[in-house]
Amino acid sequence: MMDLAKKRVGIFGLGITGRAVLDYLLLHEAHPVCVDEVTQPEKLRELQRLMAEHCVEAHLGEIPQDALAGCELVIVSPGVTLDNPILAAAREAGTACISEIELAYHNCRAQLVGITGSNGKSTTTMLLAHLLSGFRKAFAVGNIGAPFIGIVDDLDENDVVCCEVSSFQLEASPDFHPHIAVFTNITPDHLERHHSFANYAAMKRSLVKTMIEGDSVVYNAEDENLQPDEFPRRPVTFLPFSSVGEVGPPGAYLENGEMIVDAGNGEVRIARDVLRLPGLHNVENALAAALAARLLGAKKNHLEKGLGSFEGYEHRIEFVRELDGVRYYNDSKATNPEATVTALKSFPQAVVLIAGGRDKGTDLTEFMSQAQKDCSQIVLLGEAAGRFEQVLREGGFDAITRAGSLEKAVETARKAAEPGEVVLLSPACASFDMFESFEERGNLFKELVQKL
Ligand code: UMA
Ligand code: ADP
Repeated sequence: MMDLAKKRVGIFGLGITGRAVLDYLLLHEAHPVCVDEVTQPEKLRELQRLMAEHCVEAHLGEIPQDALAGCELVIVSPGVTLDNPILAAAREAGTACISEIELAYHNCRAQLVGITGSNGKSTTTMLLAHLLSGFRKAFAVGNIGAPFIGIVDDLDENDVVCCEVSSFQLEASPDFHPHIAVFTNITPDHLERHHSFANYAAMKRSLVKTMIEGDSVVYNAEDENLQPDEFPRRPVTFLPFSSVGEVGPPGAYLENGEMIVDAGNGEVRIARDVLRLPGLHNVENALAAALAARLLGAKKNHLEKGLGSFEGYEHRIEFVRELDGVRYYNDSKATNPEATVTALKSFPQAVVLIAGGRDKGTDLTEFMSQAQKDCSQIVLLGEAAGRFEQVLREGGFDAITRAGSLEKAVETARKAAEPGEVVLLSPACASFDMFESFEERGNLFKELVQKL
């Protein structure tokens, strides 16, 4: 446990993470120093109000270089890079700068599962907590949007924390130690932050760096970047999962319509059909979650009941409505091309795709060939529209329309879609060029579709 009482502790970033940290620090009688480089006037006013409400020292907007001087510790929000000059000044002065999940870890009494990967993290995290909730107290937290620090005081030794961990959070988490680590897959994402795919993949795999004997790593056997030799060397048990062919034991795989799960404590077989979630990717998420749940004591009936009652999660290939024989789906959380490719593969029907947003500069080859197979029309919007259009046209796909807003995109998609087709918002890009978050983008899409 970290005793923070009376200590001067910096908070860098006052979004979801920073605000949860602020509540925690105030409860633990620390002296917070809040920093946020907010630029929008409206957001600045909101933060000024928040800071005044809490009567805490705050630096907002233009930040003096020494704003964090005298802090014993700084909690860095995931969106802030460690080379930020103000943070760099604090680090040079010897101040430890750590993530919010690191702070929570140091104060956590419960068993901890860390779930990471490029796609499927949130679904796997929610599903695991759901599977465990049949027989243990389990919490889904982390990058999913619910900061770990917000629940840490309520935990005891018998509880399980299922924490979705991002590569951004791992950059400032030197001691974070999960008892079980789950890796869904690694494909290029966030290259603008990590500079190369190799750095990004290594950052993800660093989740195991503190693990010890008795700990377990659940990984996707089909992913070349997740083979045991690629990980930092630790004395842990590796448990593969595969939707393609037999692995293990221990391991979990799909064979003849059955999910076969063996975590080293007996084989359990569950029909694939119990899963309500669409697509083979969700079988992978289910295999990963089931292995981790077995390690934590789940019996066959817990898995069967849990897998059969999990309805999925908002903004992930979420069915919105059917209109004139066209089914509309919201996949706003698909913020990289691989996620969109996966979503396209989940539909046997032709798809009118709405894509684009803030470009992450990722390779579009697979996206282009999948789109050619599955899309009758693509409506492009946002900053990425130009590059996407160029790649698609170079690949010979010409059924493209540009839209200046999501409203226009939905209107265009409606006109283009034939009965029996699907309209899918699956942007393959971040939302920040036009929206505050992928949730705001998805919610607006659903609202627009409901109004059609
Ligand atoms: N800020 C600065 N300077 C900077 C960057 C940001 O002052 O250089 C300030 C902004 O003005 C803003 C605040 O910091 O007020 C925002 O902090 P943040 O960007 O860290 O965002 P949070 O609201 O704290 O949300 C973060 C995660 N955001 C990012 O990683 C960018 C959320 O993941 C996460 O759900 C939340 O913590 C709770 O853990 C979002 C995400 O896109 C959904 N994650 C990426 C992904 O999933 O691929 C990693
Ligand atoms: P994350 O938290 O890693 O972004 P989510 O579970 O929120 O992942 O899913 C986001 C999108 O990624 C989904 O809507 C789907 O299109 C795609 N996806 C989900 N699971 C997988 C998987 N196992 N492999 C590939 N793509 C996936």
